[in-house]
Amino acid sequence: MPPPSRTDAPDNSPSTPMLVEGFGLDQRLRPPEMTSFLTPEADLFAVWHLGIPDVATDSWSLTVGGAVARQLTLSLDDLRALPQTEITSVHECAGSPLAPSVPQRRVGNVRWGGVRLSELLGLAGPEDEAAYVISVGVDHGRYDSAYHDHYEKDLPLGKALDGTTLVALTVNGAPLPVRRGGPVRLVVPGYYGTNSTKWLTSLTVSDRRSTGAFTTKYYMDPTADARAQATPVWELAPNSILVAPADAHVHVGKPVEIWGWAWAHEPVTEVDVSVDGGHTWTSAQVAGRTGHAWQRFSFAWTPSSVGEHILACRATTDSGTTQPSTPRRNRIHQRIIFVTQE
Ligand SMILES: Nc1nc2c(c(=O)[nH]1)N[C@H]1C(S)=C(S)[C@@H](COP(=O)(O)O)O[C@H]1N2
Ligand SMILES: [Mo]
Repeated sequence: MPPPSRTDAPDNSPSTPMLVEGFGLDQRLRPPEMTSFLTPEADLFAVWHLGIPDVATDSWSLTVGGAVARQLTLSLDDLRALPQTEITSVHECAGSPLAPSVPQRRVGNVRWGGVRLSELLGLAGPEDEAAYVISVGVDHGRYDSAYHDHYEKDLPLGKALDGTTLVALTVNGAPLPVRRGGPVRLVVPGYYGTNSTKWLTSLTVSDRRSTGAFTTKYYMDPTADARAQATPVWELAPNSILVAPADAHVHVGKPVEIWGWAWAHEPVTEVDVSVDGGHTWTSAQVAGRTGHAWQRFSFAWTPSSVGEHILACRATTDSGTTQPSTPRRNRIHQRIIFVTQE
């Protein structure tokens, strides 16, 4: 039999052509502009390490294999025929793995739709030794002066089965655009964006972690204790951003609302606000969490003096983890506001 021609081959056959080559990112909004609870897809940041593959059509297949009783090969129609679910989830980039302690504040909050990974794993039947799920995207290219023939991430089996992790087909109710990882991507709510593999072509159940560059060389945080092992960039550390007041619309003696968004892999139970550059802190009101969405916090402030004021916010979770003031990706967010006499 002759080899299949390019037009017969599925979109995710080996060496999918690339639409865009090499690393790129698109950061639309800065924190003061993140005013809506749901981020419109067109305003959500995008990141690609190796490029954007050319996957314009419907001929896609996803395999689920490895340490499972039954290997699955699913078309887009097969995925659409399975029970669909939606989850609103904060989507945060961990920042460059080459500069992991620089806060980038690339974040948004969107509604993902698709099939629960637990549903697919239920059909495949993980074997007893199963401990991780490795996800592979079809994109390939150069990153950090080496060639990578695909993008590969992993997550613990417990997270894969928790009912929130999705094989996603939609964002904010619309099919995933190719740039967004369409037609099929992984979404791991509560984990950094790097784990949500775009252009998802295979899921492999394994007794050990992935050995790929994006899980060993990149996205491994060194720990403070040099003897301890580096830790995978998985769960979202507590973080928060100041949205308002946007700028110089604050006047002496006039009450103003300081508000923003807070999130973590677990619910945020406290947000403190400072109006003096972090010397003193006061509790803000914090909304409860739905799904894995970000939570609104709000604080009424009446400035009492003219001049520069450094506003800051700090999120803390139920288990007591909070944001640091040292250079970390979730370093406390601050902004200078100039207060005037009206
Ligand atoms: N296949 C593939 N998936 C990927 C990436 C990638 O380069 N290739 N980048 C990751 C990173 S670092 C982030 S922050 C998110 C960004 O998703 P977005 O572009 O939809 O915002 O995708 C993740 N998934
Ligand atoms: Mo990222």
